[in-house]
Amino acid sequence: MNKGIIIAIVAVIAVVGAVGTFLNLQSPQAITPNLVAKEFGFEGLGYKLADNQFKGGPTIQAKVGQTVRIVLKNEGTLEHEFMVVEDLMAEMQHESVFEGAMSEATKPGQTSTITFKAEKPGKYFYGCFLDEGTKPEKHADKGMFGELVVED
Ligand SMILES: [Cu+2]
Repeated sequence: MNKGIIIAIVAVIAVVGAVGTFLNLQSPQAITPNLVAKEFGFEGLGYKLADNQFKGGPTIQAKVGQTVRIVLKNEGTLEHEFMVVEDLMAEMQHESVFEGAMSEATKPGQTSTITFKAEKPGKYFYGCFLDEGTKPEKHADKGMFGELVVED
């Protein structure tokens, strides 16, 4: 092998490495918050439902383009879900803001994993919009929701 070819190979490896590093810097690491669903709220990220309060959820922070992987464990006695919506009050059609940002109805003792990409900056809500045991109100109406903040 002559020197020219070796230099060309080294140059190609250097360029591929640099592009790979650049792309890596461009797409932030996935975040993987673990949440626990209970009546009526979510625990996780250091947030605990106060014994006498039983509502709420932690704020989930993500960056635009970041993959968010939620592991939701249901430690309650009713079925629960996790879904990201634009507006808590306007949640009618049972559709999530981001593709895949919705779990199955998760039975007590079971765990669901939800993976989605935070594609647009903004302030969103996540919550459980099931109504088992609370009809006609939804679990979110009982306080089972939190905020998802997607930063630019
Ligand atoms: Cu629920």
